[in-house]
Amino acid sequence: MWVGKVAFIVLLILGGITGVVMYISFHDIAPVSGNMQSFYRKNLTPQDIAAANPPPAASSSSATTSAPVGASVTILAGASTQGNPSYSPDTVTVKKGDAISITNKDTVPHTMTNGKDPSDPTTGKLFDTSLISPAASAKVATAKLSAGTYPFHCTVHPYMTGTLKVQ
Ligand SMILES: [Cu+2]
Repeated sequence: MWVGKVAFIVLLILGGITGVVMYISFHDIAPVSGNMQSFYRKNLTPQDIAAANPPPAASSSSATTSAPVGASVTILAGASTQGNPSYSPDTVTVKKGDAISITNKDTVPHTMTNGKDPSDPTTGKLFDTSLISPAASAKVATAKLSAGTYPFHCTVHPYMTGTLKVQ
């Protein structure tokens, strides 16, 4: 039956055309890990970059404090893995007015940010180092803190927690 053979060949050709059309149309827009030439790619404007990197709040301009360092905290290597020890010591006691020096000995950036976790409404309002790069240090000023106990955490890894006691 020749009609069946012709129909079969026509279907094969149609299938081939469909494949070619799909390939030409869509192979550029499938997301591929590492491929930056995506159809959806948009270059960031300076405004986008600024919006994604808000400046630290005025109350936490702690990096510039010139107060004497009253306590030092180390962020331990491996701190980014949940369950590992993170801040050392994880309870920091400091005299009001003295600065706390924080050194990141891990291989990824961390912060020391007031608040129990990122959902705490006061998070980052009392102190926030913002990101501390590996091997870098930051300072937290305590001059504006009243005596008391302040939980802190890392905004990148909220399971990294500690407690600051201001006397
Ligand atoms: Cu962290």
